[in-house]
Amino acid sequence: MLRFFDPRQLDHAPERELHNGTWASYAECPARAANIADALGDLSPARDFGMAPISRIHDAEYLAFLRSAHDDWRAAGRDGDAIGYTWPIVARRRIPLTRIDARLGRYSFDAATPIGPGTWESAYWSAQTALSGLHALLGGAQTAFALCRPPGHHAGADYLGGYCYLNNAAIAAQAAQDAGVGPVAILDIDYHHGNGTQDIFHARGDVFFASIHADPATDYPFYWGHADETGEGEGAGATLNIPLPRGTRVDAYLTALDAAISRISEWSAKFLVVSFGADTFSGDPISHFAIEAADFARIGARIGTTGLPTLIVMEGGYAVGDLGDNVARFLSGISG
Ligand code: SP5
Ligand code: ZN
Repeated sequence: MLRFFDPRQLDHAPERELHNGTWASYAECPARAANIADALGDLSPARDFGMAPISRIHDAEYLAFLRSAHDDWRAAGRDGDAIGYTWPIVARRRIPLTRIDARLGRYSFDAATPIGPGTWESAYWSAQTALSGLHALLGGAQTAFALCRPPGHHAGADYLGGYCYLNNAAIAAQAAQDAGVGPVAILDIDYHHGNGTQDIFHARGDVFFASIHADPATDYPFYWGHADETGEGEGAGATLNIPLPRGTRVDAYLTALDAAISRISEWSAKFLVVSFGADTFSGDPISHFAIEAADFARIGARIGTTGLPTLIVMEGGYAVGDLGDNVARFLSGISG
């Protein structure tokens, strides 16, 4: 299976994150990508497809904000990474926001996703890595792996959060749709609900979104991912959420996966994008499922049974020392 990565994705290296009321080391660290790269070897460089496919998903004002946020932070006299502290819950008015703190709140939904000097460069190349994987599929490959980092599935059209800035899976899915190889289905199997991807496609009937994730009653991102969120308007019925309890083991997980795969087949998808998080692993430091290393091959094999051209986009997974091995097992399962 072809796999893509760009070393500029390592530039993004936040110092710390707000966690349980204090500072903790940043879980989404560059060593994650390095560990996966070491385990897989033989990575192809990303090609530059420019801003156009990114702008198909993200708002121009959000992209302008993201690009300049760290410079604006420095210009305001601050050191370190840019982090918001106030959110426009009450006043969602379209008024010009000049102050960096106001803009950080407007374009984010949490305070655990810092913007550093290398964030834009890394997020840009993470998206190009996803597009490079898609390009391989358009050229006839059956599967491709995009070693995206930073991840993307929590980022919406105009907001960042959950360690995500640009929604790599959504950008690739849209580009696939635009290339005429759809209808596209996105299967999100990160531990956390893919709220950004869901929001992007929620009212659209041309891209199916299915997510298997920890119950939002107990887990981040809390406000999305309940089973009764099924899409709206033209997208009614094109969103499927399967929340699972903490402690879920592989048997219950595979039952949910089979249900998601059946719905994707019934929907007559022609192309699959998998948002793959290895944070379902039992040893993940911030997550609470009980998927074991050997299970990743079984999960991959089930996805391989769809027979659809499949782009695998890396999302979360924080057990850094086990990450590459878990990803390799998953990919070998898909390839069969
Ligand atoms: C892509 C993805 O998996 N994002 C997950 C974001 C989860 N954020 C909430 C949990 C924060 C836990 N922080 C732990 C820091 C320990 N060093
Ligand atoms: Zn996750």
